[in-house]
Amino acid sequence: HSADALRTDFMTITRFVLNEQSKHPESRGDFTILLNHIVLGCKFVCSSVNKAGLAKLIGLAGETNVQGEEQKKLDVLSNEVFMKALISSGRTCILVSEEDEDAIFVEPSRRGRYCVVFDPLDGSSNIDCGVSIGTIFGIYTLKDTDEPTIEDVLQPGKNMVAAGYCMYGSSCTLVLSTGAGVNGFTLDPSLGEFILTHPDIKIPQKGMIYSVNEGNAKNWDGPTATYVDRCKFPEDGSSPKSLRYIGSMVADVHRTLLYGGIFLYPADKKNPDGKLRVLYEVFPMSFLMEQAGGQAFTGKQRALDLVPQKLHERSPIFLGSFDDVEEIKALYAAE
Ligand code: P6P
Repeated sequence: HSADALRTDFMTITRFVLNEQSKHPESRGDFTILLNHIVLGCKFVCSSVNKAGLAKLIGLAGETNVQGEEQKKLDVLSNEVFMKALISSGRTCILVSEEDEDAIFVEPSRRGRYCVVFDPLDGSSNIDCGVSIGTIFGIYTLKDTDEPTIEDVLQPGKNMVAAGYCMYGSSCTLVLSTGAGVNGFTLDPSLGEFILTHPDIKIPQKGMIYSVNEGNAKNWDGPTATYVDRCKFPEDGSSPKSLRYIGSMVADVHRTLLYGGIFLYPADKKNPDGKLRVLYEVFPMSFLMEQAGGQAFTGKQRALDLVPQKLHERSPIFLGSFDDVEEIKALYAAE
């Protein structure tokens, strides 16, 4: 009986968000409408990504399709899908995408009070080999929407009201925080609904996995090199950590969130700011980690305290289990 009860009483992301909204009587439902449009975008991209392999096989992707149109690259298509979904929500004012050099200012008649920063298809270079990829997003509210300027977007990550990612892999999993913990939802394709499958995710206090591109080791600074060395040759005789590195941020972060451990993309001599982008990679993932009981550090400060100066600026990032990140913080503090 209980299994049936569970199955028939499933919680969809729409109901979940409405429940959250009911906790804020003053809310006018704008946030719920915005999230529903983001969810719509994720469903569309999930469907396109899953067909990508097949499309390539039957000669659609990358070449001309049956109508003779140039098939769009998936990251370009995903960007257009999210742009359209966000603008048509009527709840956004400024949109920042990894795919667009400049911010998009929504025309006044369609303007709302939210700013969304997003990477529509992070890790898209991994599509052809079937590695999981994903959409990453963060949401800010804007103080004033009459004369929005780019400065309204250059806010520290701690000002975000929500952040999340959608991972397109063996299943389509959307992980979301609206500032009161982290919840994971899995798309049931037969219903076209995201069902709550990972309620109240908490990252283990300490993990046994480290996740970094060891190919950059030659160029790491002292604290990073020392930290990674200790992962492999612990001084206290404890077992070494396992290395797991997929090279797709959403997949590496999702594993870190569920299994614990640390994900790092450090600075190196060639890239003093590391590789990952602040607004739509570092901030959303750092927000989620803190909400799940972990932490996120740039090598200099708490990641969410960073105030970006440019839309697409990068930052080194160390995020994951609280105790693991604490160790790297101590090494940088002692530097
Ligand atoms: P590297 C993918 O291209 C990406 O932006 C992230 O998803 C991923 O974490 C990182 O770059 C991988 O970079 O230099 O290790 O290949």
